[in-house]
Amino acid sequence: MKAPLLLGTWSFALKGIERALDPLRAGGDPLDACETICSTAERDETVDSVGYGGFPDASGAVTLDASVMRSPARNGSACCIRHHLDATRIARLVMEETPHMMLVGHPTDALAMAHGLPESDLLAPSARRAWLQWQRDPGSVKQAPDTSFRPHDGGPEAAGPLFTGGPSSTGDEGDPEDRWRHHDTIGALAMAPDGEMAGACSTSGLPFKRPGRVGDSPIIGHGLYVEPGVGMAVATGEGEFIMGVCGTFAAIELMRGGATPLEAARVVLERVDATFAPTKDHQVGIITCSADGTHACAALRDGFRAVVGDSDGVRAVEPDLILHPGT
Ligand code: SD4
Repeated sequence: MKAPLLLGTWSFALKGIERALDPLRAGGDPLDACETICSTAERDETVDSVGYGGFPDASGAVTLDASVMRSPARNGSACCIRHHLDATRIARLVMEETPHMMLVGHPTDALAMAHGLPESDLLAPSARRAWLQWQRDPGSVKQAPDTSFRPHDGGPEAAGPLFTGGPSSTGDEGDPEDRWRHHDTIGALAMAPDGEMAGACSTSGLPFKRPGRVGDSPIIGHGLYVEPGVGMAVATGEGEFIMGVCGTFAAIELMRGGATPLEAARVVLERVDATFAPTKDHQVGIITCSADGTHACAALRDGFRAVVGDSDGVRAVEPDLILHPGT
């Protein structure tokens, strides 16, 4: 058993994993660890894809989606949250405080208010500026609503300026096109020393998406799946592609059938490839982990990273597999 273990999507998971590892080591709940990782990004304006600072939809409204999972029987999700940044917490409230597994729209904010979570304006000035620029000149970001974009990880050292949608502390706003490419979802997987697993996923979805659009992240079996005794998986990138192949559920089923985490990740990406014929503008990344703590990270193309926290410390890692290297 290689636990305790924490895994996160993209370099911006580093800060949260650093905060979550010691408590997990000390016997903490793996879902608490995942919540710490996601909420660290939700509260960081420089992460332009999760919580506060997330890019809005085409109408200028930020809507958040999140999910949490301990097992097929214990999971929860929330879609289209508008007034609370604690998206992962709200998904957990759905799991722990309601008899349901998913809430959508205004009732997610009502649930948050009923449990005393603070309301907040989710549209950060930096994200508003980005939306205004996109409205003025959609071509400048090479994207339109409902079309694709490609996130690209600049590495942990780049997590500040490169993920920033507004002025950095140095006043350098960076290349705007770079910023669009760094739009990602935070996904976290945790394994406690006794092997107990949990996962969570939080996003503001695709930038400038059609209002009402929901991607893979808050849908169990699409962006996140955890099955005790078998494994866990979390995905990021072009949500529609992950949804079309039930990406994380497929990975778990493959591992149940004897595939290693790396083989499972490869087959899921091959299915995405065969189903959607993605172009160079599309990225999908996936992290898979079996019940013994063996894990893998894979992506369609270059530019994806994962973060691993274990007995060797916390570090950003390159994918074990890139289906189309050099693209
Ligand atoms: C979504 N999968 O809403 C999310 C977005 C994402 O890197 O992960 N972007 O489709």
